Amino acid sequence: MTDTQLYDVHAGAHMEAELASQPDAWERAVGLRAERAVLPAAGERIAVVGCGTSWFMAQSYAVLRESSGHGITDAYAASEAFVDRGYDAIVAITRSGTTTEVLELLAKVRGRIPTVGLVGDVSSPFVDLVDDVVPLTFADEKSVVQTRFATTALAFLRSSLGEDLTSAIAAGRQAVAAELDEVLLAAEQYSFLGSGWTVGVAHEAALKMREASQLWTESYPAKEYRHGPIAIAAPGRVTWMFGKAPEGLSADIAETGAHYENRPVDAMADLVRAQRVALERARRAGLDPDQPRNLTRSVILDS
Ligand code: F1P
Repeated sequence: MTDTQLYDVHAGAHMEAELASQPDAWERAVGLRAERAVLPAAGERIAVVGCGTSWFMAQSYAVLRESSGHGITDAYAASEAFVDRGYDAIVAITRSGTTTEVLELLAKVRGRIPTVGLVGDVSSPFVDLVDDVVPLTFADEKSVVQTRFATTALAFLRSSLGEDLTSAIAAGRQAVAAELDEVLLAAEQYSFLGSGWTVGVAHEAALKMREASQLWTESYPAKEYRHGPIAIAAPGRVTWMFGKAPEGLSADIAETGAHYENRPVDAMADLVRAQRVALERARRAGLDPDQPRNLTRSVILDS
């Protein structure tokens, strides 16, 4: 037995099963054609809101919706949202349906701005605060650390924009099964980068690693990385780019000695690998990502 095998492989059992089932859940989300009708129509000016992981999915959707010509789309953390900017509708994303900041925002706009909610738990108070609900109960999770709900919500939203996710689903299946490079598993620090819709994916990968394995991670829009954060890159550290990299980025990172990771696959599928690294790092550190330190399934604040 090697040192790396001396840990509890059952820790994070929920996270493991949930992250592995993502491609199947994405396929199911793509099939929810009738549910797409409740989303704001093309041309409507909308805000998308959420907290934590759900906020990062909102960011990805916002870029995809606006850049594919479906209308102005702003993403906000629910706690910092400027909703009184004449939006035609608000889309809210929450796995639990109990996150205080999301509920407070919806209560504030109720009756004034049409709202649509994507939710994992339809017994939550959230469903009474939105005008229309997209139930994603099949993607709800037991692990505190979210994987499947978030990417399934994004898969649903991407397919609503007319995207064909066939290759993303196939790449997701490969990412579930692929061997993980030891360079990724042994790194001291990780910086995740994205561009366009993959910026949200980069933020989510970094959050996942912090939540599950308490590691030092950072995340930036790729071209921002050279404006300071690249000072952190060094041998034994990883810079992981999701999607198409800006010109010259790999050469700049090579000079730092950091490991550069960039796969020519759909970023949602590549996120699965990052989730798997987070899980494995957690196990090696003796942590249980199903019950991470200082975290709960959702943040419920005292009023
Ligand atoms: C949002 C969220 C999670 C985070 C943590 C606290 O939950 O911020 O992303 O991992 O567990 O809650 P939700 O609104 O999507 O249920």
